Amino acid sequence: MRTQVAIIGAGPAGLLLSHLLHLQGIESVVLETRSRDEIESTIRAGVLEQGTMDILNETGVGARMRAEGALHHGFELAFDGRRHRIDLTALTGKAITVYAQHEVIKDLVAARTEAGAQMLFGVRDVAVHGVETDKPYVTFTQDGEEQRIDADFIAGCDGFHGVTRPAMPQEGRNDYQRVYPFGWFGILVEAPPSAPELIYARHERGFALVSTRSPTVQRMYFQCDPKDNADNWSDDRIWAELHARLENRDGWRVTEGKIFQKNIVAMRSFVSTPMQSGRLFLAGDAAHIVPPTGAKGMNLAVSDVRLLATGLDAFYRRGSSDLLDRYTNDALKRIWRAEYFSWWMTSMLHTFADASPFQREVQRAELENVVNSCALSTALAENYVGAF
Ligand code: RFL
Ligand code: PHB
Repeated sequence: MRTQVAIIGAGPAGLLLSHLLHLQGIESVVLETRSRDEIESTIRAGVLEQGTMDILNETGVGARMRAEGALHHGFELAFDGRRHRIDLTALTGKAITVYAQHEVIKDLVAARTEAGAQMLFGVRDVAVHGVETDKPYVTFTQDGEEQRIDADFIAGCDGFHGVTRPAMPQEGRNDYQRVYPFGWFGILVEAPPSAPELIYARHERGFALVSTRSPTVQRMYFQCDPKDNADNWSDDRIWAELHARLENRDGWRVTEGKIFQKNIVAMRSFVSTPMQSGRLFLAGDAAHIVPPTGAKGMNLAVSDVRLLATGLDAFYRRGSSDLLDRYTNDALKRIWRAEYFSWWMTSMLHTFADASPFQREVQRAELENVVNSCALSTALAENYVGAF
């Protein structure tokens, strides 16, 4: 088999890249280890920045997001029993949409299928070869048979646990990492929304987040021990914890409902550079991870592939590799800003077991500053919507 760009991984990065390349007249094949059903049902991100909404709309895959996603013009920061609204639109002129990542995946898979794309699901033993030559190729097995795809380029869009980052030459690699001493316990609940906008709460017992998925399904998270087991938490215990962390002086309470999914995710910040070697380019979680507090991961995957698609377009249309050569440098500017913001939100809102009484007071003072200073609220809002 031969194609122009072999894309490894059918997450938001891989599927959007394939879609963008198709619109530019560039052929690709997408290889994915999981089944189509699995990628279309795995629960992950929920918040799409303005730039992500724009690119989905501009490239014809935004109709369901516009119809079923919820446009939010603000969110709340809750601490010390009070809730404070950050008015995203008043502060930045922009908004966010709450629309589940697996719905974006469904929309992209549908568009690629309609365009007759080659997407191979359930592949095994994916390996990349010859990336330092201009004839790279990928080998894999499907239904027990070994296969090979020859390509001009390989895009590593296979997430944090994929095979492409480890295949990068080790010499000259720089990995930056911070692992947080807590995780997020996430639940999906059958209930109406508890509040019209997302609530990020800091409490002595730990962080909590009230998000949404639809008028009938809600998404909530609370800070937990990353080594804990979701089975240790009965529904009653989960609600008691959420009520305790979200308690406030105006008597507002989170609305309970039937919990139909529970899981624990670890939290880390991670950047691996360079994001390219020869004909292999990494995009999205394959190259970097942010803790979910800033809601940036999928949005970064989208901005990476936007750059990569532009670079590949310049290569095929004008024979120029300038943009491809600059890909790592250009992508890292945005990535480090998102790393900073996600770290900041995480540090400001979570409880650190080893924090001294001094550090705890300073953390509260920081939140007070953010909600009372127009400059700091604006900085928070600009970062959250991805204003620059
Ligand atoms: P993905 O989504 O991990 O997709 C990688 C795909 O590659 C496949 N794969 C392979 N395929 C072929 N061969 C191999 N050897 C392979 N190895 C792996 C995998 O099966 C998978 O299908 O990476 P991508 O495309 O870079 O997208 C990144 C996003 O998924 C991620 O950053 C976000 O989910 C992060 N995130 C959030 N991002 C936001 O922008 N807004 C949010 O509100 C938000 N909330 C979240 C989040 C992530 C969370 N978790 C679960 C960590 C909330 C949570 C709880
Ligand atoms: C979600 O709805 O899954 C979500 C929302 C905001 C975040 C992270 C996750 O910061």
